[in-house]
Parts: sequence; structure tokens; C-alpha cells
Amino acid sequence: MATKYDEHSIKILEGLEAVRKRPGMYIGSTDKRGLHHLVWEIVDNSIDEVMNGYGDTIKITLHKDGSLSVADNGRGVPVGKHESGKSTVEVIYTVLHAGGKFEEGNYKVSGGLHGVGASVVNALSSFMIVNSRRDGKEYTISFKDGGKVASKLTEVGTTNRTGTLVRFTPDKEMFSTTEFSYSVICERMQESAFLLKGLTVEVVDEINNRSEKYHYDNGIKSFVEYINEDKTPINNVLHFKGSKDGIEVEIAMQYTDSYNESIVSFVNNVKTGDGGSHEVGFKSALTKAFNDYARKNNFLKAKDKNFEGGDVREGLTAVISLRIPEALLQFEGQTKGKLGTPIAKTVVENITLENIQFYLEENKDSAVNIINKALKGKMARDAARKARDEARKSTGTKKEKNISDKLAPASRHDSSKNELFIVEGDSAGGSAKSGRDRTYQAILPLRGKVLNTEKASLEDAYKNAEINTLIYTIGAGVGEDFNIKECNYDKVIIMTDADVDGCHIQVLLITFFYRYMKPLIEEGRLYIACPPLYKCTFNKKESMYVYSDEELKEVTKGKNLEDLQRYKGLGEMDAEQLWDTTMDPSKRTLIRVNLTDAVLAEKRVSVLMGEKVEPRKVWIEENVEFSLEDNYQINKK
Ligand code: 1YM
Repeated sequence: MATKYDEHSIKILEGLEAVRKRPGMYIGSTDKRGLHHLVWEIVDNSIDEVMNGYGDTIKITLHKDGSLSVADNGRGVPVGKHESGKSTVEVIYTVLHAGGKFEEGNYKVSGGLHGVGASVVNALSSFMIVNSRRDGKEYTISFKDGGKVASKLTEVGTTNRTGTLVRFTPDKEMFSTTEFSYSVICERMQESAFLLKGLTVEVVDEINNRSEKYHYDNGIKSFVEYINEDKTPINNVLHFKGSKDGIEVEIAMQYTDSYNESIVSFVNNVKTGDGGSHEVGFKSALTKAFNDYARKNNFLKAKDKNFEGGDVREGLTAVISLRIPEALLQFEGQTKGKLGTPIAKTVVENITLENIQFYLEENKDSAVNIINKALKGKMARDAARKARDEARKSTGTKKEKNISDKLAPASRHDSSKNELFIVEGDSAGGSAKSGRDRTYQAILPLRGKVLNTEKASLEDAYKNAEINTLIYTIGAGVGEDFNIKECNYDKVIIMTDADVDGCHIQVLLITFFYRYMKPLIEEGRLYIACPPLYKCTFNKKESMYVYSDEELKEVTKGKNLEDLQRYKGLGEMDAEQLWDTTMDPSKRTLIRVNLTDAVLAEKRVSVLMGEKVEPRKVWIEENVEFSLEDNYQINKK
């Protein structure tokens, strides 16, 4: 038997070695995202356990030594002898794809890249300890150097509790960063608490002495209320469930007086960020239900056209959660964030249609509110289309000419290389025009404040000259008609002064892009330029540009500073300086605007840019630090 055991051991090491050779194959990447994948892997096992009806609490702790632990109060990982002669827990943590959760017929918690197992986490950790409380006893086993057993399973005491605790230290050699993010973990755990009603999740950060606890008795209904917290709802949350062909559907939805739609969907508790068949089914049922109701009750007359999807989704917040058996799961797309399962469309469509029809009949006031909103949406859309078509037809007319007057275009037409600088003010625009590399850099100076598109309809946006110019310059349409393939630029770069006004313009512009050209952000093509704050001159006339207050402290330490020039605005730099410090690709720093968490982004935008003042005040007080410098602010997050 000895040889067999050895063969087995070699196989295991080969398995874990394969993970270490090509970590990307197992966790997607070895950056921050991949690092957090380790956390989700372990947490998913706890969530599985809660979903199966065992335990109700999960606690995640970020420890001072850089390790992270996950604890649950489920049954405890099995510790009995496995057929290989080893303990079951050793097998779970050292053999790829071990564990009962891959059997067919189960609801596997995770989709896509997830669910590759705890052994992958072990393979990518320099240390791991697993503690299981089961049958009145407490057991422990530990591993080191990517999954090698450090100490065999031992009984360490008696207990009247049950549960599992896993603590691991990610291997520094395997990741570009091994620092866990409290906010990333909190966001994801809050989401899990919404999706699994009754679950309590606690996140504790021992490094910065902070903690957060999530528990929602009303599940995804609370999720919708949370997203809409800072908006003004126009109906009560509609919440329904149903199941067919083994697929369970749960949906919560509510309309607000805003103009945006915010639909988040999940399959087996994992976010389907790119939508898929379930969202298609939901949307088509929504359109049909509202058209039927509006026709039947004469909101839409015989001569009127039907509502389009966008009309009945204006101001809608919806959370869609599906449970699909493993055997029916299909994911698509590069990041596997899109549900493919065809039958999910029909199931969601039928359940949604039935429930919305019933709701509209039973809640006349809400129905009228929503239909009126959709009618307004429809009219605005028609008006906006008209305006756009007019503008398209008018090539060469005065309007078009005005636009090209403002823009200093690049001399080459290469949308895979060209850059558009949106610059605050005419004077900075002038320096930028002379300082740029005109072959591929275009300059668009903006005068005055940009419209706050969070508070405006699409129609108003079209009427605004600055917004209009932006839309035509970028050349890829707007809103639902936006087509990233037609975008004239590889990079769109916002360049403003480093003061309060500049920050404000940045936020207004980002809000606009977020609302009307979201794919530009999703594809990582929106940037913020970083102009210097200071120019330091040392003795011997040596000078350098400095980009932040911290950097200033750093570089002036122990040096003889002869002159310190504070740049109050871009306009104070001449063309050459602007090129040198902010525009030259070989020297500049650009901040890429990204959208990692759609729900969070949606909330931030509505808090910071929406109608309600109080939540904005609270957020600013909690998150913005005003530095001693009179007019400069640093955002902590
Ligand atoms: C902090 C991480 O892994 N909890 C956990 C895992 C398991 C069980 C309970 C469990 C499952 C079963 C029976 C079962 C796992 N078991 C397995 C395997 N928390 C954490 N809690 N008894 C306990 O599914 O039948 C894999 S994970 F393989 F044994 F099924």
C-alpha cells in the first residue's frame, strides 16, 4: 500500500504545482482581483454551508500579519478518514476539485471562474491553518509553502460549538499585491448578506481597527431600498418569487423619479455583471406588461407607438436573483459574467410578466405613476432623437461650424491612437493647443460649468451646448445609441486645474460619461490628467515638478529649497511646461476612471450628484478631508 500512497502524494503535489505555475488559469489573474478571489473561494464554502441550512454567521478578519481568516458556524469541515488514508479535510485542502459540491443536481454557489476550490487557495498561500469544530471536538491541520502539510490533523480539545475557521497568508511570490482591501471585502459581503436573507456577515479589520456587520431580514427587497436610499421612490418595492423547470427566480424592483436604470443580477449568488438571458427575459416582460396595461387603460391611444424598453426602465432599480442547478448553468463572455442558459429567459419572462400584470391591476396609483413616467420618457426620447437627427443633417451649418471652431483636432485620423484632451478654460486650452503633439492629440476647451446630467433629462442634455459639443466630438452617439466602435479617440482625458472648481468639473464630466457613455468607462478609455501642484527649485538651479503635498514633503526633506512655485491652475504653465508635466505620454501620469462595482458607482453618483442634499453632506463630512491648503482637497477613498 505504501507505493500507492506515494503515487497519490506525488499527484497532489503535481496538482498544486500546476496551480502555482499558472495561477491565472485558476483565479483569473495575480493582481488585486486575483488576490481577492482567494477570499471568495473560502467564503463560498461558508456560504454553501449556510445555503444548505447549516449555520447563519460568517466572520472575516484582516489580521495585522497580513493573513486573513474566515470563520463560520456550520457543521465544521469533515475530519474523518478518506479512502486515500488521509483525513478528509487534508484532501479537501490539497486535492484540486475535491469536495461534494461538484456533484450534479446541487446548486453550486459559484459560476464562471469561481468554485475551483479551497486547495487552490492553499496552493497560493505561504501558510494556511484549518480549524474544524465537529461532534464535540476541535481539530486543526496546517499547511505551508503552497499546500505542503506543516502539521497533520490533530485533536486540540473539546467544544460544544460547531464550525470552520480558515486562516491563510497569500504567498508574496505569487501576487503583485498581497494587501487585502477592507472596502472590496465589505462590498462583496454586504451583497452576500442581501442575497442570503438571515445571514449575518461581520468584517473586522484589525489593522485599522474598524468593523462592519451586515444582516438583512428582507433580503433583496432591502437591497433595492439600499440602492434607492438617496433617491426619491415613486412606488413601493415590488418583490416576487417563482420557480419553473428547476430554476428559482426572485426579483425586487422599484421606480424612482430619476432618469437612470439600475439593474443588478445574480445567479447562484454570483453577480452576472454582463447580464444575459435572465435579464433579457426580465426586460422583455417589463416592456410587454406596461404596453398591455397602457393600451388596455387608454394611456396609449390607437395612433401611438408602443413603449420601447428604455421608456419603461427609466428610473427603475431592480435586483434579480436566480438559483440554477449546476447542470443547466452556462456562462459566456471573457469574464464569464454573462448568463447563457437559454431557458432562463423564458422562466424569468413568464414569472415577471405574471407578477407585474398582477401588481399593476392591484396597485392602481403606482401603476399610473409609473406609466406617466414612461410616457414622459417616451416623449423625451422622441424629442432627443429629433434633435439628434436635425443636428446630423445640419453638416456645414452654423451649429456644426461652432463645434469645429472649439475643437483643435488631431491631424491624423487614427481612432486607435488619438487622444482627446477636455480642458478647463480657454487660456489653458490655448497652452494645450500649442504644447501638444498635434499628430494624435486633440484639444477641446470647455467654457463655464458643465451641466449636471444627474439632474437633467436626455432632452435637456441635448440642449446644452457643452454636452452637445462633447457628443459630436467623440462621435459615437449617446445613451442607448452609443457605439464604442465609432469613438474617435483611444483615450479621452479630462484635464482641469487642481482646485475645487477643477474637481467639480471632473465630477460633472465623469457623471456625464457614466450616464451617457458608460462603455467608454467600462473599456477603460476615460482618464484624468494629473498636472503638477508645485515647481521646486533647489540650489544650483536644479528644478523639479511635484504632484502632491506628500511628495512635496518627501522631496524637500533636508534639501536647500531656493524657490517654490505653486501652480494655481493650468493657465499658469506655458505650452512647453504643460507638455512636459501633463501631456507627454513618456512622462505624464494619468488616472484611469474605472467602474469595478456598479452598485457602488450608482450610489456614489446619486449621492454626490442627485437632488437630495443631506446624504451628500453626510458623505462629504465622512469621506473628504480638507487640507490646510486653502483650496485643495484630498479624497480619502
Ligand atoms: C471558512 C470556510 O469551508 N465551511 C464548511 C465546509 C464544508 C462543510 C461545512 C461540510 C460540508 C458537508 C458536510 C457536505 C465542506 N465540506 C466539504 C466536503 N468554511 C468552510 N462547512 N459536512 C461539512 O457537503 O456534505 C467540502 S467543503 F468535501 F466534505 F463535502
